[in-house]
Amino acid sequence: MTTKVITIPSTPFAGQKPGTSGLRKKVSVFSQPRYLENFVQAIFDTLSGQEGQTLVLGGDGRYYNDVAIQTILRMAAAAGFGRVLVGRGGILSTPAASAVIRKWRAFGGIILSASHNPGGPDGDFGIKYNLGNGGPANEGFTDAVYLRTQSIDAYRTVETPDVDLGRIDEVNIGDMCVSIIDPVADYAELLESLFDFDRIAALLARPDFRMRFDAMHAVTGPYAHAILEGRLGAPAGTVVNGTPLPDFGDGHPDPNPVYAADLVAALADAGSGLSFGAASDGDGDRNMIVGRDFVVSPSDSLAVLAANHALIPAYAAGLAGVARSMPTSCALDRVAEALGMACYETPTGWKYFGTLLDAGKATLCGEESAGTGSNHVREKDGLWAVLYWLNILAVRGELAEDVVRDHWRRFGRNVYSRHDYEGIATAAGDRLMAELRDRLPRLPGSECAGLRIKAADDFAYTDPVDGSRSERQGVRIMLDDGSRVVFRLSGTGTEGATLRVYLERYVADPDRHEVPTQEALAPLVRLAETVAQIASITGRQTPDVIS
Ligand code: G16
Repeated sequence: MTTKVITIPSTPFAGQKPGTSGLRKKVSVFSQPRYLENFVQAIFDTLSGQEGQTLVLGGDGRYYNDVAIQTILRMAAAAGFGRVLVGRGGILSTPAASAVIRKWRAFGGIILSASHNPGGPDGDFGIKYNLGNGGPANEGFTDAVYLRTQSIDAYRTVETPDVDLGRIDEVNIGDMCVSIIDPVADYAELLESLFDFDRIAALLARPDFRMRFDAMHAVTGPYAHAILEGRLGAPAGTVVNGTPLPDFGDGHPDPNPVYAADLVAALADAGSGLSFGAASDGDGDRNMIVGRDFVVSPSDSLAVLAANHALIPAYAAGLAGVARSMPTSCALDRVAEALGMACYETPTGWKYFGTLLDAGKATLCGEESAGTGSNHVREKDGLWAVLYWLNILAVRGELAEDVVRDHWRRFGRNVYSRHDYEGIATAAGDRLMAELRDRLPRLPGSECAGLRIKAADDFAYTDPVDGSRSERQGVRIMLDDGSRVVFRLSGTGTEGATLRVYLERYVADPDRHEVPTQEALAPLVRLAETVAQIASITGRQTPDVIS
């Protein structure tokens, strides 16, 4: 059965340039007539060879997900795809979408999410394209899509009623088959193949071990229910806020100590009886690990996972190498050096890990922004990280805080924090970075806020696999003792600019490992303020979020 393709004239919208992870804008921007359609058509026009192929489609269930999915289904039929695998209810977490693309050898996938950004009619929406390896498209592709959006004059669709996505089914739109799949099954099966589920189940059954997983009313709820409480037998109630809501219950689904404060407080309360806490974000690719009165920094988490790989069935044979984004702390580098593994430093953005994973140069990757993952998919993976931690705790018979403290004793502690100045004026953010870049040549050898600067640069990266070059990826200021301050503007916000200041100091002496993080980093905060003139340029005296 064929359905007539109709061509609807359109005109370009300004600003459809994908950021760190796809195009993210306010719902009010995305819901303008032709806005989503233009961008999807630009993706389809940039592809070649999709006729008859399989596309994976799903999102984090946020507001506008349901409308966008139907629009994209019609456009996929018009673009000649042979099949679309869509998660029931339009749901697929980002790592699950990656797993489905890989398992079914799809041509690619479209993921609808603005990740950790708030949702709802006044919140954010987002869209990105993932390639057949399951990973986010590289900069070459996203630049081509952007270029196409600037000259687009029409989009193609078909006239057909909405597809009922409420149950597992197969229906046709013209010649294209829409397979509505269980959003959890393929992903859960993959995770079960990586970890020792029997040992984790035994840990979760212990009366002296109680866990809480906070799904933040976001996409991970169904996955966590099925895996933690279903396959692993954790008591009902282990997963809290487990029903995905289009506005995330009016919350901010970003698993950090500010937005997941309830979880942190519960673990700090000895009366709660909790021994381990974890949370994930809007689309399920970020994670937070919490011990008793102890939040594990994402950079430490990555280093601990790497150092304990021998305890995990999937990684016991060894890691090909590890990788971290530039602003992520160098704790990982210390593990890599001690274990004799290659360690790569990439720009911020999961897309940069793809070539390393595909080429077998890295097995584990991670970022300070609460993302860790491995070569099992090509996205960071929140629940994967939680299961990895549980597997470590099950084998070591220790709690998370003890594992981290032991790690510090062995490798030293990279004290680390990120200070975010959110929603500052775009012009102020641009000016601050421009003035910093101007100052760069004069910084090495100079003294600032009482600290001697050894080196300073604007991070640039040449991909060791495909040779592609990425410049202006963040200003780094390095001190003699290995301390660093890094400045960059976020590429995922939708309002004004967000300045991120990353602070890191290495403390080898075990007697000083318990020093409060912000206290240890105070001299670097003063350096950051002096060198970048944050208060006078942005008008902000303090950061909005400290993580
Ligand atoms: C995305 C990217 C990550 C990046 C993060 C923060 O995560 O996939 O690689 O670290 O954004 O980026 P920025 O500092 O530019 O805001 P997510 O979870 O938002 O998809």
